[in-house]
Amino acid sequence: MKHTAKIFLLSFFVISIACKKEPELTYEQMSSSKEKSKEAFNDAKYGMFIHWGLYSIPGGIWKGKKMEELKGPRVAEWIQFGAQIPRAEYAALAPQFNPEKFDADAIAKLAKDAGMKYLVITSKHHDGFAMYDSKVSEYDITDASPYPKDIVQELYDACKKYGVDFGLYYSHNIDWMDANDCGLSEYIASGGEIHARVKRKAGVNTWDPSPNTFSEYLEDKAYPQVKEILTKFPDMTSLWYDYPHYVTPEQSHEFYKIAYDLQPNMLVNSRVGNDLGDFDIPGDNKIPTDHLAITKPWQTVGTTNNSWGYKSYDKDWKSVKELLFWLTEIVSKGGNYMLNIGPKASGEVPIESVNNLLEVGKFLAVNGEAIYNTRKWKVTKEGPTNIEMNGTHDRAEKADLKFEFTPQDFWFTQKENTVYAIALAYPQENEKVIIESLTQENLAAIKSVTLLGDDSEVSWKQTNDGLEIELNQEELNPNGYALKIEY
Ligand code: JFZ
Repeated sequence: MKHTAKIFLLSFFVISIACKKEPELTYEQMSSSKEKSKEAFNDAKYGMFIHWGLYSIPGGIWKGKKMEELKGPRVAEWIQFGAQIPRAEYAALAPQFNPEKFDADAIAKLAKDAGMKYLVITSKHHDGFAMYDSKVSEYDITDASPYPKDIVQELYDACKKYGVDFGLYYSHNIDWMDANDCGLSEYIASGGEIHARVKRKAGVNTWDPSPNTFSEYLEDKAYPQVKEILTKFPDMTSLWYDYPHYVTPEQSHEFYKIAYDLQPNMLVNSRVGNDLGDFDIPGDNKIPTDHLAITKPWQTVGTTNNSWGYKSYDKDWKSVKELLFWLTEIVSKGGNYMLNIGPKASGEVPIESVNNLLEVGKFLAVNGEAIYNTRKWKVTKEGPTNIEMNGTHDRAEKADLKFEFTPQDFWFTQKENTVYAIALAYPQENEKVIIESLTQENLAAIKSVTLLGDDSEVSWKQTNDGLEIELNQEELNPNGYALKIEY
């Protein structure tokens, strides 16, 4: 080939490469670029979830009927579905929404004092009502209600002030105001799997669907609103989509990619759908029994009673001990716990939630070192008390559930050359306790055993039966203690 021809070909090659658009990143490339955020997620361990919206006004009762007498799930934020409330009638709640007692500063401070490292609030739940000032839709707090402030903005700013990380929940599939049949027919037409939820039309607005198509909802509301929140609140650590009943793989990819394009370091939960997502949710109020099978970082979401949204007559509040059980059980398995509060329409947080959260915070102020920044150890738990948690209804129906633990119950975590043993009950005076998992075989060359919070050495000896300890220190927290075992 002539020299000029070579140069011609070469420059053609170079130019064509330069002009070519950057290849689209695959989902795997996007998600694997977030390793640092995933580590931070695994360090944080404990956060606050907030379900708040128009449904907080009826608080689980519609025209005298309670959730249990209506259709669908019994959680109070499902009332529009449960009572099949026409869109216009439900929207008439907006002019009544005037949460004069809402105090973003107090909520962010509550999260902080409770030992929670991050907060996630519903920017838009299944009812379709945006709790922030949306330019995409007028069905939002600032346009449709008398309350003048952008609630999400206020919380975003307050979280910054207290050093609490921020995230948003966004119902991408179900939207009873604007999503027609919530994508059911388009999902079926696209060849989607006909699973049980499809058969029973779970979550679908069948009583008064909006006149537009689901695709139009995606193009005109959901995608633009997700872009909007990601732009308005630029410093988010997680985006919590919910729930992918009728979302196609292409739509999941689009929702994931929108998030990546605007906030590449932010984590997206698995409910974006179709096996995408940077962290997993084993299920609501569910602690996995097979945690080793979960390959992604994971998070259990939990309620303080049995509802996410404020439910006026649900007084089944989880006790402090129960909440501590959830947290330690989850963290010992390597997970992350996001615990919900459901403020009233007035903006007040139910006092039972506040008090219990603060008590957990006091435990963490002493024992947090055994929780935050830890990882699971080869043994998660020992002792006679074993409780399984398989979902919101499952717990509510277990009438004989007791959260009483023995001095022989221990949960374990680890970091670097340290194993932590967490107990939710104290031994009697002069009672020796043996931690059976801490044998020479499991943990050789122990250097010291100290009590968290007062850092004094505990009297200990390692025998063939495990680590024998004798606590002579004063109780620093009524709900339990943690040992720091350095080796
Ligand atoms: C969803 C919502 O429908 C609910 O209102 C609330 O926001 C909750 C956090 O998430 O509910 C679900 C979704 C998935 C399961 C259970 C409840 N699940 O997989 O078991």
